[in-house]
Amino acid sequence: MQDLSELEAELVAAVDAADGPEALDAVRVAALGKKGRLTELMKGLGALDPDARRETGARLNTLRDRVAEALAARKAVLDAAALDIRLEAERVDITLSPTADPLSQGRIHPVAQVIDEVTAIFGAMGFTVAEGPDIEDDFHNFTALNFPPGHPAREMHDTFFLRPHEDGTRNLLRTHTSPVQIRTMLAGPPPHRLIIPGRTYRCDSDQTHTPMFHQVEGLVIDRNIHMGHLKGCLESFAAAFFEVEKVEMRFRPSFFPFTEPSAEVDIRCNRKGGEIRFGEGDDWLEILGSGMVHPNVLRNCGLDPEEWQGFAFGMGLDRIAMLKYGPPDLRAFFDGDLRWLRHYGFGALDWPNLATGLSR
Ligand code: 2NM
Repeated sequence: MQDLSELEAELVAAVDAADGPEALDAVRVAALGKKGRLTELMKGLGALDPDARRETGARLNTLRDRVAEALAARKAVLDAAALDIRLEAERVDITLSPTADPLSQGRIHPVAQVIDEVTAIFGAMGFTVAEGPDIEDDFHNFTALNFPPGHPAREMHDTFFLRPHEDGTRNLLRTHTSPVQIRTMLAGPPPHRLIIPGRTYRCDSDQTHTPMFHQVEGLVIDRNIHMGHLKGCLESFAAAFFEVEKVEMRFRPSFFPFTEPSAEVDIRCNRKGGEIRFGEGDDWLEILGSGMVHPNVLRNCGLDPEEWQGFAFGMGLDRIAMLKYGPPDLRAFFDGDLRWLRHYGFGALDWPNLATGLSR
């Protein structure tokens, strides 16, 4: 039989020479595996006489334990080295500032930005935000708003109608957000102070009209409300929105079925030099429609016009986004062109607020 101390030196040397987990495993199998050299020697014990068997068996057991020990020690060394390599490769510099992440690359659409700005301004005046369905019925979109059946005022809105029901009635895509005001007044008692930003639809498409567009409307219902409240509220809004000290406003008499009196509102501006400046100049720019809520509308919502009055206003968000931020073609708003969005969009983390400035 081979000298066992020689064999031990040979096996331990092989273990220490193994330079990776696979090499180490090969050494283990060659020594202790089913056909390993130590295993074969153990199998040979049966052929020895009892005394020799006892003595050689004990020496082989010791040898097997030493080889196992050497394997475990070598495995610990190799594992530690592999961990070091991995830690080095996966190193993260936590002192770097977070930059090129998706949140800083994404852009907020100018219409969404303007909705956030309008919400911040009216929010500071105590308005809440309400929402309602895009698909409406005739009652909420027209009848309750004092558009009598068959009245030509219904033709003012080129309405998208849905397929008629069995009973002949048909739903429609809301032509303004006013049905949400009706739903709010029907749902609970005054006072009300809310704005409703949202999508609206009219069958109209050219350079300045898209079939889907965005509006924000506002409604205040309380006791003793008059046009002075309307004027003060809208003046505060316009100065805050256009980020100037003061804007001069002009109220032109107008007509809406749901308000009486009604007024279209212009703000003073200067168009010299190819750009518009607000709060100065000799030009006027229409920005919204408004008026005192018609007594019929109040009655349609179960309110007594002798007790409750209110004012309302409506504004095209796409239009004021164009005015404030300058994209010249309305249709590009809805093209989904990423280059356009990168140019005209806003940072996702620059939430508009009155403290740091709306558009910064
Ligand atoms: C406008 C202009 C003027 C308006 C009126 C109402 C309601 F529900 F109270 F009658 N909601 N919105 C209104 C008034 C809307 O948009 C140009």
